[in-house]
Amino acid sequence: MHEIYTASSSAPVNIAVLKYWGKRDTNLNLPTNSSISVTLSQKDLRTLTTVNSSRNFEKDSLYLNGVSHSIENDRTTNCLEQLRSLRQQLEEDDPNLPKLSQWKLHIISENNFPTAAGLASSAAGFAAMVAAISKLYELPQDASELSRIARKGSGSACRSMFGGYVAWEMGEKLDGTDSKAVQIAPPEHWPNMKAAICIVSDLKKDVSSTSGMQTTVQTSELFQYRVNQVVPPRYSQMVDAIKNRDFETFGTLTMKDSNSFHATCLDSYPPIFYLTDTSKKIIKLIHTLNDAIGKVVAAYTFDAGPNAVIYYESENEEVVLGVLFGVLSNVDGWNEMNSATLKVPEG
Ligand code: 2P0
Repeated sequence: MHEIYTASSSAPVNIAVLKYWGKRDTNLNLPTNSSISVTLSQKDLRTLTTVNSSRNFEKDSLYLNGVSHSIENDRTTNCLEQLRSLRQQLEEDDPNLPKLSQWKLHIISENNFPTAAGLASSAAGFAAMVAAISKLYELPQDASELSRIARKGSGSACRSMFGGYVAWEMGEKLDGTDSKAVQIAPPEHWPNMKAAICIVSDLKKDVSSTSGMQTTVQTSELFQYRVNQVVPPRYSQMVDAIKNRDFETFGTLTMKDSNSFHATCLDSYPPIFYLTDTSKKIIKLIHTLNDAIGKVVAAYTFDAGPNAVIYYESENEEVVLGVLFGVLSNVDGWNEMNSATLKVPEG
């Protein structure tokens, strides 16, 4: 009977406030702009991954929420190859180490939220897998270095290697070694920050992020303007807003960047539509609320789908959620929304 080596790790979902949209290298997942996100709480939306390794295992395998998935894809293979090669270096330095780099892996992953809900499940999934395998292999690399590996699985996954407020620095090098995530601030830096998720639809999106962003890169003129003129100054403004806990600026930039990203989708040819009429009602509602109060107390953002994430500070929870859910209950289509739950960045 041979020993089985095992390790577990979890990674939360992150929601971008400065969006990643566009690759300059599709194989290495190198982005056309830097991005910034908030990592949600482990308690709320996370993937938990356990990896087992034994010399007896015949092939690599992956179970996601109890269902077997193929591991024969470039994204997973890229991550596994790089992790094995780092382990191999350790084994060469210390011949007493078990030769885990040569053995097959059984990977078991579970989300504590519906995978089909259109929330960033691939980000948490690849981040948890890379974290679990690096733990199993006892790799000395830090979270930023490991984020470069998670990035090859799914771009946004690199940001889920950290909690709190995270930047993915696009980097300049052709080999992607400087395209990695860094933490701007830990979760406890802004303990009253909260996020509400409005599930408008749990249908799978009709245009995947990967193919959607390629269409945008190839066809949208507005995209060039976004990448060259809009994002660079917005990036440093967003970092400052987070460091200063300036919700007015943070919220304004978050909403503008969501709108800018969806505008480039509409400017793609053929156009890509992620927002639905209900999404647009949420946008109008948040602006009406902020106008009525006279300052930005709530900020919406939408990824490659119709579901809204609303950022707000806890002292405004009653008014924000009261208006949001009060008004939405009268909106046609709300009955089809199956949930609207609170998600709080870990503090
Ligand atoms: C983001 N999104 O910054 C942006 C905003 C969607 C809209 O990252 O092809 O799943 O795996 O690198 O990371 C979704 O794209 O794409 C995404 P791949 P990914 O969160």
